[in-house]
Amino acid sequence: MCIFCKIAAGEIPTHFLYESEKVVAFKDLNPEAPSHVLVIPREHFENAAELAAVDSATLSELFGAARTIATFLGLDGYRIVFNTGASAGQSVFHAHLHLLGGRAFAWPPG
Ligand code: DGP
Repeated sequence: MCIFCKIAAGEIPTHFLYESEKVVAFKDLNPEAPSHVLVIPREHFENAAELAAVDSATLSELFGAARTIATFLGLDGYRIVFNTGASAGQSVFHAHLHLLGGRAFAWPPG
């Protein structure tokens, strides 16, 4: 079982900022911004592309959860990132949405 499957299953004690039947959200271990939250499907998909192909409703729910969390955290602007594939910086191969906020962000991203 992958690390995010264990977190979603409650095998690793983790505070969920948001949870539903299909998704959970928790703080990133290595935050890149004052607010850095990961929103993941409970079910294992390798990345966002696989999730989009198989279960677009849950992909949509990740965005809805991010919006709810951003409002809860009082973020007036935020960035959503899906690193998809190792060359794009993906290091955990369980689909996850990064919600980043609380500072200004440069464009283009590095
Ligand atoms: P990515 O590089 O896009 O695959 O992002 C993976 C993120 O997951 C990275 O920012 C660090 C975070 N992370 C890795 N392991 C854990 C963990 O065990 N707990 C939490 N909360 N975050 C983790």
